[in-house]
Amino acid sequence: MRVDVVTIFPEYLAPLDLSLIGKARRDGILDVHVHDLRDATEDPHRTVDDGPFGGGAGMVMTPQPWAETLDRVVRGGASGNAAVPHLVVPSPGGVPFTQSMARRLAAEPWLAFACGRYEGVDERVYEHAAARMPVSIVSLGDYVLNGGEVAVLAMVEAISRLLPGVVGNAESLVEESHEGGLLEYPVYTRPARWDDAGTLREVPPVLLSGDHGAIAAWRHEQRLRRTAERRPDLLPLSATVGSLAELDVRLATPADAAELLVLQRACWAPEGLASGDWVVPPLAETLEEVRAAVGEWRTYAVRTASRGGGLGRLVASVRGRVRPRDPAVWETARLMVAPDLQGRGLGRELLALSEAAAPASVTTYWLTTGVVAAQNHRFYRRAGYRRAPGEPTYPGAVDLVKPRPG
Ligand code: JDH
Repeated sequence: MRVDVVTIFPEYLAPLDLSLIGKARRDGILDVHVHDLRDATEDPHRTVDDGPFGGGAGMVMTPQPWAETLDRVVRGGASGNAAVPHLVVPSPGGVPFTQSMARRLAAEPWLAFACGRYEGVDERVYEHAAARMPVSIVSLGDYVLNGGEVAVLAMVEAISRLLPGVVGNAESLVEESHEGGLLEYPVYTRPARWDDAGTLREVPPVLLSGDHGAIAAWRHEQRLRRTAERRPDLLPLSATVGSLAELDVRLATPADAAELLVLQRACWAPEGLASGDWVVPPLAETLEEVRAAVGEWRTYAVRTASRGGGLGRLVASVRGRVRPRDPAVWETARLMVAPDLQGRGLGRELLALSEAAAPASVTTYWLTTGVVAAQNHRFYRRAGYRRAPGEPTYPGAVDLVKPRPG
């Protein structure tokens, strides 16, 4: 792959000589050319900026040196490669740079990067470029840098490691493509028992067990847990493989409270009929209490995919929280699935979603269910829950616990 970079700070790109990228260059996989924008200036001060029309702070890069340099880049690289490069312009207002964009760009024979400085580049430069080559305006992320150079270093690194022969272990890349939108699991190496200046830190025993099924399950659970904790925005999109995948899973807001209350009453009504004289808390709860609980618990609201703009129907929910004053216990409650969608594994997935949201301090999952709800007991038993010792929280309830795996 050929890469051209235009900048007023060619030395900023010096790291491209190092490490895997440097090796790819020496191996002929990557052919990098850095151009100094000021070489296309004609005045003695080699000026590349001027004040903004319309007023405002800072300076703007003038169009002439850019047009000149981009034309030189196109003329200079056109042998053996594509006729023109795909031009990538880093900008705080660009489309987000992602791994899938890196994969698409890695498939191109020739990329050019235009590093702006100051407040950016005169808009007509984009028009000049777009009349000659494909142009993508790309942002490294939602924060403000002083110019495009750091973004280009990051993008070239992300792209070039995908070129065949750059990352030595092809398996590493194969694994990445199967990541399925979740964060990575934690990794460990020797020693298995590390004396950290008096504190013994051990590798999770399952990793030493040789049980590959158990290791895979533990790693998946870790990935879910981390994703829920650090990137809850990623969870609804791809965390679930079963029936939840077709539904819209989000964190509930107080605006969902009325629908949650209706669903809750429908789901607990049979238990209310069977319960005799004791109180079934989900049936006794008021709208105000449900609204308050949404703020105090991590509550997931599951809806059918919306058709034509509005919200889909609320069909399932669960809530979880760290027990107040006991960071080792994660309480799950109000696990409910609309009657017409029961029996499809939705409840099991929601329970896993709640468990995955528990922070690292949690060692025990805890929940309570009605003593009369025989079906629930089988369900929770299969999910690994057992009766908690001692008196139940409410009369007519059974408390269940499950040790956190790993
Ligand atoms: C290219 C110049 C500096 C700083 C105006 C924009 C308020 C405009 N992820 C990324 N962050 N920053 C860049 C980037 C920054 C650049 C250039 C890329 C060229 N600069 C610059 C401030 C502004 N500012 C943000 N608004 C919220 C106004 C340019 C980048 C990438 N990729």
